[in-house]
Amino acid sequence: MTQYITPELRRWLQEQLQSGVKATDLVISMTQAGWQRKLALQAVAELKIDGWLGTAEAPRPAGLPEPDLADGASLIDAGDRQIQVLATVQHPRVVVLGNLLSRDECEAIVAAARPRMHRSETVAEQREGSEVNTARTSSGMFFERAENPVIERVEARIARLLRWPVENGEGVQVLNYQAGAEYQPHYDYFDARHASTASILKRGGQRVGTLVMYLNTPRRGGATTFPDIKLAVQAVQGQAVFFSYARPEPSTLTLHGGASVLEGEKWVATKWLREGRFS
Ligand code: PD2
Ligand code: ZN
Repeated sequence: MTQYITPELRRWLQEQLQSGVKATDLVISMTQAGWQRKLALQAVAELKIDGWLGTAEAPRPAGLPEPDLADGASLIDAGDRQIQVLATVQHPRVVVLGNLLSRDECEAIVAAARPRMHRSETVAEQREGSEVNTARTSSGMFFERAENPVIERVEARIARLLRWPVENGEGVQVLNYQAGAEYQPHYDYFDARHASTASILKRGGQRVGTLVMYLNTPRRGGATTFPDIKLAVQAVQGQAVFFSYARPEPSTLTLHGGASVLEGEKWVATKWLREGRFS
């Protein structure tokens, strides 16, 4: 009998891997259920490459996105690029990264986003939807996941770097801050007290990590700040700051903001990572 991997089986395998089942155990279950061992190995290996882009067995602290910083690595192989580890903080979990994006990639993302920029909004507190807020004076837009080849390549790199499935990522958001614009300190997780949160959580659960990628270098100002730990990460083209949060709570110390741009302008691309598959 010819065996082949149906979309349903693929989805089931993906869910098993994402919920922490080891790839080797999945292969054993599949062979016990009558699958040819070679095919089972191939199916699981393909999914690991497509989805995790890392090893499902690699420990991820508390099930969060996290670069592999074992042995004090200074460079992380993200498949098509070696990413520099510039600084780390344990609590809150913050990792500053270099060489994440090439100059060409930054410029291509800005060029594709520029004609689609609108005044940024924040999640409304009292009703469903979003609203303009004086705490956020940037303009922004969202790409679809894999909307163009550059975005798709960068998303695959991020998945491998942070060992988190592409499917759990929201579409990349691009923000532009003109001189004087800022994003006042906030949390990126969804607040259970807000009216829209229940419906937002249906599309992939809570956010558990944020990657802010700098697409240009403002002349002065515009750092990403973490007031709880008095950290400021300067915006430098191609670099990024990653932080994760295990719970939607201030105790994660992930309060952060975009400081006012003092001279020049600032462009960033933000990738938010959900606990489940984002749809
Ligand atoms: O642009 C930033 O530095 C920044 C700061 C805080 C971006 C975000 N938050 C965000 O996109 O959530
Ligand atoms: Zn934020």
